Amino acid sequence: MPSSDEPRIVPPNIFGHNRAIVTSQYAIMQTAGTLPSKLPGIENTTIRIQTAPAMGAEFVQIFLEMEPGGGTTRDRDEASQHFFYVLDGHVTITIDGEAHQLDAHGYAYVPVNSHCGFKAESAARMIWIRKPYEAIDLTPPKALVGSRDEVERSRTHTEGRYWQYLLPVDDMAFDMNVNILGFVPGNYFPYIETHIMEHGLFMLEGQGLYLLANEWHEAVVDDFIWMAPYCPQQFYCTGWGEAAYLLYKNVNRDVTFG
Ligand code: UGY
Ligand code: MN
Repeated sequence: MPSSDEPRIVPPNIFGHNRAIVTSQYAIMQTAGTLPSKLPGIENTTIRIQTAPAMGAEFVQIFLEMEPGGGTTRDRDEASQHFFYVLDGHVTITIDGEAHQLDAHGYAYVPVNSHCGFKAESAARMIWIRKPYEAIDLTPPKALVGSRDEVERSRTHTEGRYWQYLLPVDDMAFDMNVNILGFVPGNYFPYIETHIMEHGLFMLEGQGLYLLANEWHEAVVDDFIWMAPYCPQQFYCTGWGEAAYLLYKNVNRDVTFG
């Protein structure tokens, strides 16, 4: 029971209208409820691990809220590749000793076997994706830095929807794509997708309805969605403005057994 000076109203969205759902096929989660963790070698940063192998994913996606000066205290040199996307603020990403200044919409790809670190130059929010690299008989990709604002919006399929490919999609050395998909209200995919690739999705703008397996869910800016392989999926843009999301996808590798 609350003490007499605590509010007696229970906040909504706990009992009657919980939007956070985790199943074996998908998860949809809101930032505030994804409670913060701490990681060794990272300071003055709130770390919310949105997906990880503990959920069933084969990659890690982390939402970082950094205070000015926050970030890594030592280089990360795991055998993973890393992808950073700055939502707002200014962040310096250092890759093998070379510093890159990223503003909002800036991104960096850090290949396997590289040393990297990050430091906020202002209050900043950033998405951090980590994935073990699946080597094949090609030289692994090199580091890559860019900005969403300079990436072409392709509309190969239709009007009212666009794709931005932040990583090269035709280079088989890459085993992952990170794309931004944008929609005007009322637009949706021409079919329900069901595919072997898994996804990590972060809502950048707007809102919509997301079909995940058999259920439609409301998705709004700052929501996170994980989709397991073969999770049926469809997005229907609602609201008054455009919606856009950042989408991780594993690609370009043969099926493995066991
Ligand atoms: O490329 C994709 O798999 C993408 N169309 N999926 C999605 O947005 N859920
Ligand atoms: Mn898909």
